[in-house]
Amino acid sequence: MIGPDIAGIAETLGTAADTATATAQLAAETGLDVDAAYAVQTALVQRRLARGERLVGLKMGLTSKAKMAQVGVDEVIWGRLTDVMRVPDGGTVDVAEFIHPRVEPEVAFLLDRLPEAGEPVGDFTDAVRAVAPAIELIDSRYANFTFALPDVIADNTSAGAFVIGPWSPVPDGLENLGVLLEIDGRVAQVGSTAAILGDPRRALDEGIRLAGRHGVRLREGWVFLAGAATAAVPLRAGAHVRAVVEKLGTASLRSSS
Ligand code: OOG
Ligand code: MG
Repeated sequence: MIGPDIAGIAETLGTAADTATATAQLAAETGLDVDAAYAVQTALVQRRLARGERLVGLKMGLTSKAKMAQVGVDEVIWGRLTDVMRVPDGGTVDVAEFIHPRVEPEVAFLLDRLPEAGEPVGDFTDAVRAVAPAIELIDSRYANFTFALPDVIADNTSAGAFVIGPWSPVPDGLENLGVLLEIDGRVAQVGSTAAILGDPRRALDEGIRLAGRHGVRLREGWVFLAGAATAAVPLRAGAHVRAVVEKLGTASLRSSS
């Protein structure tokens, strides 16, 4: 049997992102399963690397119930981050470059030495050099931000852009820090880091395990986004967004156009 057209699907999703034009869901129609979907993601990110982008990290998706409920998919997923997706803290994104961008508050890790494939993380402070509040801008390439599990995996887990706030040394506990997402000074979402798999440190174990299944090893110096603590909020032009994480501080961005 001929399998799904991995390169063709990656091209469709890449063009949708490049032109900020939504595309139809394709997993059901093309018979894409989870493994084939990660192969599409690899090809999609390879397309970025071929034009000079650099891989700078990994992101987790759907590590909180709030996110799973919002998109109707209940599996933890992972995607890749490139240097071009990174926006400086306090920087500006142009909403016209995206289809239907949403923002969500996250916790980021700066990775240090990581265990060999298959080994548990052991001491978190050996594996992680610093932590920071972060904002992820997600932008599904599918019409109406609607997708099934293989669709969203193929689409690099809706990765669009991200902002990392100031790095701090790893605090004693990370499992129950208050999280706020503010838009134009108004609270849009409230949550806790406990929403992220009970403890965002667990997201790192999951990332190592799940990416390892597809031969991807996390690297020293990479950024790791543990997944949103709350549902995501639509990003409109001319907005000022802040994610505040207790003990860690604030990450912010503005939107133009
Ligand atoms: C999928 C990406 C989910 C997160 O933090 O849970 C994600 C989506 O919601 O489109 O990045
Ligand atoms: Mg996210």
